[in-house]
Amino acid sequence: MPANTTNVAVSNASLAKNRQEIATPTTVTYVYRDELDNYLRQLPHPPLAVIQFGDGDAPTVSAKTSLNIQVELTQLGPREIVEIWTSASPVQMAGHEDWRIAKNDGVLLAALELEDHPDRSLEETAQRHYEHLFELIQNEGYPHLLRMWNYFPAMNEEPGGLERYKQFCHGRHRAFAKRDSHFEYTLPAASAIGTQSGHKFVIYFLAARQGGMQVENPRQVSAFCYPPQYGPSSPSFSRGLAMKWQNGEQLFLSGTASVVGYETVHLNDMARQLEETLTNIETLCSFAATSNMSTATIDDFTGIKVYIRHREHFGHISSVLNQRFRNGGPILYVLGDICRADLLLEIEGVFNLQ
Ligand code: 3EB
Repeated sequence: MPANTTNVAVSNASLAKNRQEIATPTTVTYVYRDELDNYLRQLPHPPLAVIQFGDGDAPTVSAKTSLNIQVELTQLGPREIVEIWTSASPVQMAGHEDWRIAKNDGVLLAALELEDHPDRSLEETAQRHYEHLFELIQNEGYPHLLRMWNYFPAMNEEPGGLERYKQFCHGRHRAFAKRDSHFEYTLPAASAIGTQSGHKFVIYFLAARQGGMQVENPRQVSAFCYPPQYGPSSPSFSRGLAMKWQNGEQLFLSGTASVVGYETVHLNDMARQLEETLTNIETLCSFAATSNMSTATIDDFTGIKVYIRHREHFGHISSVLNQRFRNGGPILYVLGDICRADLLLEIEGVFNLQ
């Protein structure tokens, strides 16, 4: 690990004891597109959201009962997969500014899909929409962010001299800092990925009535402590977010890559970046277990999503991961730009124990 850096590993024992009073309100499932209708028919309630990746037709779930979200990331697997956030109780729809909202007893899922304006600074766009989403979760009574996804084009381009990902981080950071001066200790898990085609700026997120526990990774400098070479404002996300519910628990794993300390390791070596990423995930799980925040192990993840920068790496990555995650259901592989130009892949997932 590079010297002179501070790693903030957050463990809040009092929060760990505070078990939630409601049963797990939502879980993620990856369903093959050709099985979607059958899957939806057997659900007790319409899902909070159905998310489609790629540029095909959006799935047809009624917009009156659920959110339809479309993300312009090309799928790499042989069979198209759809991401579903199920609901344990009836779903209600709402809206706020550009956000569309689906909520149940315990959680709120909201989405924003806008035209990206490459000529406009992402800093301002990110700040404005994050400020609106903070208003939204406060007004709706789900003030605790659990998990966020951010997708936009030209991630690693540098119009005006600053990389678009860094512009995004700058605006997001401003919005978080305005909301709470200690926001570094209540950060959600997140992913921020560049689409390689298309022109949409998409954010969706999960928030809850009650808060979870931020999990950091002892092998990695917390992203919110990255030094300024990675951008004028550090990235605002936690490595993972653990929730305890009445009869279960969840761990939302952030996009995880080949970063040790704060540096990218194994430049131009996809196979070793993949191994390092798996080690990071295993370490996060062990740390969460030791600090009593989660019982997740790497073998228990579902909703595993893998972002791959170069299509030609799909064969190797999928053969390793299909073996490694045998219990987790279908894995969603998409083409995407990782937020550092030297990162070749990133993996996220959800641990769900009921
Ligand atoms: C990293 O470890 C990889 O900016 O929201 C992973 C997950 C990464 C989320 C974000 C960035 C984000 O720094 C990059």
